[in-house]
Amino acid sequence: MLPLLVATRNPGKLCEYAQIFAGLNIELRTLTDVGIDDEVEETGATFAENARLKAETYMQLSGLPTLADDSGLEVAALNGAPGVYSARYGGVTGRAQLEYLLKQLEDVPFHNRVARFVCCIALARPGYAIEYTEGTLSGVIEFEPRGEGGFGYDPLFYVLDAHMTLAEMTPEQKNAISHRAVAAQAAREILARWQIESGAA
Ligand code: ITT
Repeated sequence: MLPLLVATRNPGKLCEYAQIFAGLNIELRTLTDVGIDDEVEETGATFAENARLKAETYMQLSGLPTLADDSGLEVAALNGAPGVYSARYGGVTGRAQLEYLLKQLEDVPFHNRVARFVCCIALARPGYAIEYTEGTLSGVIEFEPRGEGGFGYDPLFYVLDAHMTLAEMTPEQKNAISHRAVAAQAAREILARWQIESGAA
């Protein structure tokens, strides 16, 4: 079994990864499992930089192959904001963050409210160069929140093909199309190769 540290404190994310990596001969460990309390500050200017900072630091601390991701929302009319600042946009969290985003887009018509979610995954293992994958999901920012599922900006993120917001989807529906799922599928390919290279296949 190839051990893999998944560097997140978000239990929802861990579940998503466990589902996508099912069938690989890989044993997922969390930061809690390996006793790491240190927080890595996300000081990078890009999602890839933040993912790398986390993957590299936690790999060094644990000595284990490590997966870390960074994700966020980019709104075209706001020049890509909130981007890497998605978690602390407007200095507020939770529902207030949705209000803040709506305020920024107050006079912007539907056709100019295009946005995308981006997820970048960095995979680090001792002695090798870091490998990256990326996934995106396109949508439109709604005029008011709809749906109770998901987290973060999901109630405002309308997916044109699905005719609903991400928060109106079941977890299965969201996981079939999400930026994180696309990046994780690509990561699965890399992990399958690592497994063979390490003789754990
Ligand atoms: P960790 O850093 O512990 O992994 P996190 O929840 O902070 O967990 P990210 O840094 O990857 O996750 O995401 C930053 C923010 O981007 C997050 O707080 C949300 O506001 C937003 N976001 C990311 N993915 C999202 C999704 O699938 N749906 C809604 N919002 C999302």
